[in-house]
Amino acid sequence: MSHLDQGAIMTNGVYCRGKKLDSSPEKFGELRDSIGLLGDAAALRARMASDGYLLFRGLVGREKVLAARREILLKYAIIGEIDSINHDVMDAIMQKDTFIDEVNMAAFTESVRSGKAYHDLTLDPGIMDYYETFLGGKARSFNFKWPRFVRPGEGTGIHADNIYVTGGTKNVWTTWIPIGDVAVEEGPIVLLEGSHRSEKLDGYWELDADRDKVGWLSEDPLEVQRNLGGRWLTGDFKAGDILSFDVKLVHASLDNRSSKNRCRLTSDTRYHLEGEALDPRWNGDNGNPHQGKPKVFLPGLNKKVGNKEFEEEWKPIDERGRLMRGRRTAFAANTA
Ligand SMILES: O=C(O)CCC(=O)C(=O)O
Ligand SMILES: [Fe+2]
Repeated sequence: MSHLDQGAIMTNGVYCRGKKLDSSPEKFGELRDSIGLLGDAAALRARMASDGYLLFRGLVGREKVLAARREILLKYAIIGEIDSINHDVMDAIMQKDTFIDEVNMAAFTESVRSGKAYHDLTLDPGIMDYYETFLGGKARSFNFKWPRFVRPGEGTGIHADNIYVTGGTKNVWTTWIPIGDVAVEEGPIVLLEGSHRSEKLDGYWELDADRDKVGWLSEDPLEVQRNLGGRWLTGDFKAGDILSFDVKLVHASLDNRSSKNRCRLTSDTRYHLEGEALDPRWNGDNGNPHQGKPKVFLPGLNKKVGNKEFEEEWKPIDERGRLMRGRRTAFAANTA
């Protein structure tokens, strides 16, 4: 069964970093479902080795996902990012007159990350059982998690995760979780087929984003595709779907072009065997993983591209936890 609305893709196009992807069948396609392989370690490992990802449609109960969605979206409504007065909070409709600049974002982002329903979703027995079979032992998730709220007009740059998350064990795997239904027009994740095996990326995979101050791999999804080959793969995702992938696999997101002004809510989390070396940035005390001035994980909201020094995704906050973007200084405020 196809989950991609080919008609809508033909009519509206699919975009990444503002560039229109080639949506012909040789260049663009749908992620395949591996739900039938669950429980079979050899089959899971073989397919992960060949495809670089495993998608499990409907692995987690829909109600559990929607509980996490509600928990998080109510918080985004409190800070004015979505309109819960004229719309159902679950629709995540962006509100232009946000009050995000007035609130303590260190506390806000910690509150989203540590919410019980979100926590329960990321440690769902279906996800943990899959990792225990796949890895062959007891699995754990990083303490830090990346719930991701992406407004219309926004998206994620092209990268592979290993340059960010392999400060401990290298045997670490990313899981992307739609927290609600995410249609193609809302800008879900997009993976470059076969890129986890590309010899051309050996130099990139050696890097560490903190140590080597690396930005996105490229701003041009067509150029990356020309260089590395493969189709860009995505899907229309439903609450309950789980996508596990190799940290060497190149991915990004499509741009959120929601015709309803809907924000996209998803999560990135990382899993590995218990007892293996921990990446200190993401485990234990991880209030400010990239060191230096205090920052919060908050993608979007500005026009900066490139993500050198993480500026696209990590935003500086002031001594009261408020975002520093465009904030008037006390002097300017006094004289205005
Ligand atoms: O959801 C996105 O926009 C990006 C996700 C991602 O980079 C990840 O899950 O590692
Ligand atoms: Fe990623």
